[in-house]
Amino acid sequence: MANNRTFTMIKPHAVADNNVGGIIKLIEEGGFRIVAIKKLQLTPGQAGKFYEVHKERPFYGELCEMMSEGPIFPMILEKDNAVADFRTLIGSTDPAEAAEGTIRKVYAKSKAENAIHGSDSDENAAIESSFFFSELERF
Ligand code: 3AN
Repeated sequence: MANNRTFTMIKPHAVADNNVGGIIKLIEEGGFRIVAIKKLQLTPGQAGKFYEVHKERPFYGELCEMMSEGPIFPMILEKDNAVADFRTLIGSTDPAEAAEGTIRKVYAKSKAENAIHGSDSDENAAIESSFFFSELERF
């Protein structure tokens, strides 16, 4: 994937709290175009596969449970310098450290329930996009 795309998903607690529209508004106002979007619910096993890199971390079980407790909205987003600019737009993992105006400052509840995911590299953006979207959906 070129460096103008990133992958994101709105997490279950933010969907349950009716914050999908508010989050998408900030994403679009941040200059990102939605390339692909869907709504689905992961099984704990599927969440575990997505977060496999974190399987040795103490919060892995909690993370897989939280990510499968309700529907999510995975998306592919497009913008110049997408990965880095999106990480700036979402803010720090810990909402207590997230900057004013960031998505997590407004919508995150805790380090675990932090509203939204953002890929941390172009390579992971491509892997994560392929996990959720077929080749046809990624055009
Ligand atoms: P980010 O989502 O900011 O890239 P990562 O990759 O370190 O942060 O963590 C992946 C996910 O794991 C986070 N989005 C969050 O839901 C969860 N997480 C990270 N740190 C903690 C923690 N200390 N306690 C509970 N959950 C955490």
